[in-house]
Amino acid sequence: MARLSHSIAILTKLQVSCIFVLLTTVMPNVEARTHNLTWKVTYEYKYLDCFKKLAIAINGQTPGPHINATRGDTIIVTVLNNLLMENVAIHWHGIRQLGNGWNDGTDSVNQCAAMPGGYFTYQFVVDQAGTFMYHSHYGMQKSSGLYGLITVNPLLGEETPYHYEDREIVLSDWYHDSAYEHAVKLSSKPYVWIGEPQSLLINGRGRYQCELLGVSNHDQCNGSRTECTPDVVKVKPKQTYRFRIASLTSLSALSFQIEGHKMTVVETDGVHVVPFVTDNLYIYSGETYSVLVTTDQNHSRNYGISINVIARKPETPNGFAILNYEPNPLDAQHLPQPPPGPLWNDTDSQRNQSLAIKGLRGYVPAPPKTADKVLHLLNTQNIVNGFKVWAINNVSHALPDTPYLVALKLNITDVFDPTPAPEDYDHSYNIYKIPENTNATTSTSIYRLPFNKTVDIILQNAKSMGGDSETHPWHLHGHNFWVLGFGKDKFNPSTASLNLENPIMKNTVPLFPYGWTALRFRTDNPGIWLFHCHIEAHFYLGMLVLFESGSDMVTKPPQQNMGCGKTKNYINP
Ligand SMILES: *[C@@H]1O[C@H](CO)[C@@H](O)[C@H](O)[C@H]1NC(C)=O
Ligand SMILES: *[C@@H]1O[C@H](CO)[C@@H](O)[C@H](O)[C@H]1NC(C)=O
Ligand SMILES: *[C@@H]1O[C@H](CO)[C@@H](O)[C@H](O)[C@H]1NC(C)=O
Ligand SMILES: *[C@@H]1O[C@H](CO)[C@@H](O)[C@H](O)[C@H]1NC(C)=O
Ligand SMILES: *[C@@H]1O[C@H](CO)[C@@H](O)[C@H](O)[C@H]1NC(C)=O
Ligand SMILES: *[C@@H]1O[C@H](CO)[C@@H](O)[C@H](O)[C@H]1NC(C)=O
Ligand SMILES: *[C@@H]1O[C@H](CO)[C@@H](O)[C@H](O)[C@H]1NC(C)=O
Ligand SMILES: *[C@@H]1O[C@H](CO)[C@@H](O)[C@H](O)[C@H]1NC(C)=O
Ligand SMILES: *[C@@H]1O[C@H](CO)[C@@H](O)[C@H](O)[C@H]1NC(C)=O
Ligand SMILES: *[C@@H]1O[C@H](CO)[C@@H](O)[C@H](O)[C@H]1NC(C)=O
Ligand SMILES: [Cu+2]
Repeated sequence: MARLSHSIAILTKLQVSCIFVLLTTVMPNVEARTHNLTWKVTYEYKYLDCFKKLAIAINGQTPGPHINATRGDTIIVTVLNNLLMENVAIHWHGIRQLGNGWNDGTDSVNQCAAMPGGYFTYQFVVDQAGTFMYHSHYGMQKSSGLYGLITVNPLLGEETPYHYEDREIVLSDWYHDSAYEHAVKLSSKPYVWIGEPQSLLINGRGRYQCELLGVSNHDQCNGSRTECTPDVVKVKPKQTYRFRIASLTSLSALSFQIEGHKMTVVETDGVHVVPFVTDNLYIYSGETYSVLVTTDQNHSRNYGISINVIARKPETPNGFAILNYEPNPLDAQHLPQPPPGPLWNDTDSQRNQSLAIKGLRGYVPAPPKTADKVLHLLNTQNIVNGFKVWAINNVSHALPDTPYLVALKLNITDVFDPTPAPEDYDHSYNIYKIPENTNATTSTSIYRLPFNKTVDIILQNAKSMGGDSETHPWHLHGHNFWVLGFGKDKFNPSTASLNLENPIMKNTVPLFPYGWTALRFRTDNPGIWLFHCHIEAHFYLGMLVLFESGSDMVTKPPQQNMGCGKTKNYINP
């Protein structure tokens, strides 16, 4: 029965190519399990919000299956692409993939996506307990419903501050037009914005008012279908539950609340938080949280759970689910009241909650006191050759047809621009002005960072061409970073308040309007890793950068990661 709880401490110190050897040879008694999964990916008609739409399903399900594993387990997923006309790659969001970058699941970065009729077998160890997610990382495919939740439980007997029964909550938004239409609109001249989603979903269930379309086509929109009734979260009175919540929205930032119940935030992105109590949880695309909920209210009734759009002027109705105190019946005539949620534009309240999230001492390592390198990244919207794009220090990043990591390992030239991406911008830039910097360009350039060093990233927000400043959830692959601070206006190193005592570690963090966010991380994972805005449309329009570090230590490309672009000539017959 002895599962070794210190295995990860050992793992992180080693070259990760040894992970599998280590688990099997050094610790023969570890009862780490292998989860060997086969996922068939298909398009299917779904009525997630009563409106009939082609969604991407895994083994028939949208959202896809919940992966429920234990720390140290190995996950093997063979993804069969049955989409007929479209590639697939799946990213394991929040799983650091130490030394295992070939399995990060990012098209154009670490792999060639699996082609129709083909397959890709991902293999990785879940080395951190917590709440994570997976989703497509091919084009704008995530917004078609290819996503799900990953729970990594602590080892049996492992010291951990909380042991409660779980409830899983997957949050997403839902458009009635396709990802193809979005891509075409966004890359048009003149630019066409995709608009706000039609519905918000809780565990894949929403409710669109079919009446808005007229009643002519019951098949296209059918309010009587059971698929689009609210999700029911069953609980027993006088218990405490751990709600594991993940946001997989393509656009919307959300506030989550439960009628009549307070929540205690205890985890985010797999890291323990100094617990704090709140009425509502702000959650940005790409983030996960665990909140503790005690069912201490009047047990003779049920309660409403709701999500509402924040940070953008809402045009999408709130999402709704039911907290069912068993054994109360579910009476469709007397559904509980969904809480309305906070004002969408209360940025102070949103920033305050982000500032309240601190790392729990004893579980979250303290950050290095100083950084070896600082990158200042200015977020602006620009016009390049007549196309509206997002740019970082005047560079809008485009992804090449040949994956970066394969190009780096095989010395294939002419795949990406070797000019280093800009590490800073002109600090006299007025962030309150509509951007007009005509010098913005599109490039495939990357940041080359020294290995095993400490790097700070200062994200700086500014006004967009639309005249406002948007909230951007930035997600880093392959690492957790310390969140040193959030501030208003321009970052000023001499006055900025940074938390070096007990910052949280995360993989996704918001950048607030007209503000800055300061992050610190160690370049301890060899390879090349995306750092990008998790809003699907922003990513598509170039709001991404790439961090290369120690890629010389990466093993040679597996054959299954190749097959596209210039890798063709290197495939063994
Ligand atoms: C996983 O399952 C597949 C299909 O059932 C099988 O071919 C493969 O050998 C299994 N792999 C492992 C490591 O068990
Ligand atoms: C996930 O696994 C844990 C530990 O094995 C178990 O206690 C829990 O009930 C499982 N959760 C679900 C939703 O299956
Ligand atoms: C609408 O859905 C209900 C419930 O599934 C079904 O009985 C009915 O036939 C559907 N109507 C149409 C026009 O498809
Ligand atoms: C509890 O809820 C039931 C059903 O709504 C109601 O009849 C009862 O008065 C409530 N009890 C208290 C103490 O509020
Ligand atoms: C927030 O938005 C509402 C309209 O949705 C507006 O009336 C209000 O003035 C705004 N508040 C702030 C602080 O911008
Ligand atoms: C945010 O926090 C500051 C400082 O603690 C406080 O003065 C302010 O009232 C808070 N604002 C909101 C909207 O919570
Ligand atoms: C790539 O170039 C490096 C440095 O020039 C060299 O050490 C390495 O052997 C080359 N690799 C291949 C696969 O050609
Ligand atoms: C971006 O362009 C603006 C205006 O053309 C200029 O002020 C700024 O220095 C440029 N930034 C970079 C990083 O080149
Ligand atoms: C734009 O780039 C050109 C050529 O590099 C340079 O001469 C010019 O000063 C730049 N303009 C601004 C506003 O940065
Ligand atoms: C990485 O840096 C740390 C701290 O500077 C050092 O202790 C460690 O030996 C380094 N590891 C490698 C693999 O270079
Ligand atoms: Cu963004």
